[in-house]
Amino acid sequence: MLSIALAGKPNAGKSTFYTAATMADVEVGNYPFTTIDANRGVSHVRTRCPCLDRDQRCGNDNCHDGKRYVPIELLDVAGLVPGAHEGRGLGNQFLDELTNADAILHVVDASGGTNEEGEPVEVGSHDPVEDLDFIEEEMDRWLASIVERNWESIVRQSRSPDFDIDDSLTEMLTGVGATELDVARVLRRVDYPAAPRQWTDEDRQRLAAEIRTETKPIIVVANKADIAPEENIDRLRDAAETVIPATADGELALRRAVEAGVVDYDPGDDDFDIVGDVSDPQEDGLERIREVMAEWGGTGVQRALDTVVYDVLDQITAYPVQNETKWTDASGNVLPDAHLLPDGSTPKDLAYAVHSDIGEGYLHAVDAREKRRIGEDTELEEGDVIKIVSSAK
Ligand SMILES: Nc1nc2c(ncn2[C@@H]2O[C@H](COP(=O)(O)OP(=O)(O)OP(=O)(O)O)[C@@H](O)[C@H]2O)c(=O)[nH]1
Ligand SMILES: [Mg+2]
Repeated sequence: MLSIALAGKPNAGKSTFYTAATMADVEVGNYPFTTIDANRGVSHVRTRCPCLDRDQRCGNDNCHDGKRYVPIELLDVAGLVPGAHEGRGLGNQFLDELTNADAILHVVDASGGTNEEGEPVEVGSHDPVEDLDFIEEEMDRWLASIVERNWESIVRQSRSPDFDIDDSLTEMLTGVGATELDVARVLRRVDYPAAPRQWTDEDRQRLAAEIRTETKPIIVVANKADIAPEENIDRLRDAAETVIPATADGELALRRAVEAGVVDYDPGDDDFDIVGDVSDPQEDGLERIREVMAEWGGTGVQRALDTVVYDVLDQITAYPVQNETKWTDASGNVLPDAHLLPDGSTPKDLAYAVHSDIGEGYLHAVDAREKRRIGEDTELEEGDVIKIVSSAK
């Protein structure tokens, strides 16, 4: 499963975002380091369900009227303060926890109500733009220290006649989530001395930074948009490439109201309906959230997840079925599963994603929309419904 981590300063709202996005109960508090051990749970990205192209909705638990929710893993880690790579705050532990993440949502308190150390201060008194760079810096330095620690071994390996720098670096960096392809791409981008013993600290730092960019893309969640001066959000947007204004707190309130049966809302919608009895203060609170949503096109929580998975990680959703006419599995469930795959994936990749046995026994695939066979190297597209014919059962 794809894994997305929430990272950022203490008190930025990571656990609130996590709770809203997973509906798991975790501790939230207006003080730094509320979270100590990482929380790991299931959240979803939202996409258009292929059942919208048929007469009837599929009825899958993860489909609400054609809004399809596809599972991903979400990770909520302890807050990060400058100097973490040297053990400040809770130190390196959660940097290590970020290793399995495919991408990072950097949660920033856009209201400027949290200082550098994560302590609450008056709204507007801290400049959130100053928080942007340090996560990357901390991660780069932490990775550089791993490279540094292992360099002796690379130098030793380089004395062997069949030394291959790609292989050695891949072996060293698999632990931080780098694949052979990541290493190859990075080595193509950076200029480096042929012999490992000639590498300087700077060479190693550059390698670490490039590996980080390749393996841990980061986008910014400008949280607490409900109380943030608008100017702060504009400046964050000028300073970082992808910034999603959000109110994690607002999303959490909505999801709780849905659970209580008083609000009709699907995560990612840009508005909601009040359908049950609410007290006056509750109604005021909900109307306040509605205003924030109108300004930013929703609470931003679902959008942040969708953006990082579909736009930054370039994933598509494909739906394996057994019956290409009814789009069902063997038990008659319509569109039973949705799989996220990197853009460019083929039917065979989908087969492996379903099960390695299905992949190994792959014979051919049928596009269930067109009802025709497709070649093994066809690139799948978002929303494809595919029957896989395999010798494995
Ligand atoms: N106004 C407002 N407050 C929020 C929002 N999201 C979170 N908060 C508040 O910010 C404070 C910190 O929230 P947490 O979710 O515990 O923050 P965290 O980033 O997990 O903090 P640590 O675990 O200490 O690193 C709490 O008082 C939340 O209620 C939001 O969207 N708007
Ligand atoms: Mg927390």
